[in-house]
Amino acid sequence: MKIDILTVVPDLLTSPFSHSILKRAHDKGLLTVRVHNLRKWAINKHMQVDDYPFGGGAGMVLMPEPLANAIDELQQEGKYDEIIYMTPDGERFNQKAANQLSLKENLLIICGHYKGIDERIRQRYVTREISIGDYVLSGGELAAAVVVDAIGRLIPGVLSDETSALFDSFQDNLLAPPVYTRPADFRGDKVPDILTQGDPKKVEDWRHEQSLTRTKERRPDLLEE
Ligand code: 6GU
Repeated sequence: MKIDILTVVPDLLTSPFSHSILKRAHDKGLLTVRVHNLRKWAINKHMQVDDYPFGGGAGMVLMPEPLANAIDELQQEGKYDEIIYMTPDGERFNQKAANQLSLKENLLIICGHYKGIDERIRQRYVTREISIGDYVLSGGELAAAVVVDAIGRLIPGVLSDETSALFDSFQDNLLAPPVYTRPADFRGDKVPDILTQGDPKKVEDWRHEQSLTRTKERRPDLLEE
């Protein structure tokens, strides 16, 4: 999969994809993330990419020309399956959306900043608008990092059998069960016996039961879906 990201703050996106699972995805040739500075497509020598909103009001709006020129140029290399705009008024991101997007080949993610991007770019280019939750971030960059992480680890071949996404919280609308590691007795707190007795069927049943209990307690809304 190839993911291009357009942003005015590329520095915010230098580190998140260079570690752990996403690094492995990159090293295996399964995921390429390219971060593009929108200022490369600025309209003048002042590197301008934003301007005041028509009609007045606080904040700046990313201008249509730099975005359109950037998208047009990037699209010459090949069409995108989705052009995603990160925005708090988009559809709320969840595991289902991550699953869908992990099956795509080419994605472009546009990060807004300030007051957002000119509406005409949304109309003309954007195919999907995503929010990561009901709170406001100062830009779309951290949200884009969240989305790329959630998608990247689902690309076939990225996770090994042991780390398989099949066992994730949310994959079947259930939260994950508790986990333990050595020592079996930590300052008097013991690991549940089932986990140390070596009966895989019992372990599986216990984990499912724990998942159900946790989901009922913490996220009953997931069970209604
Ligand atoms: Cl995608 N962008 C911004 N600026 N804030 C957000 C968000 C996105 N998702 C939740 N809050």
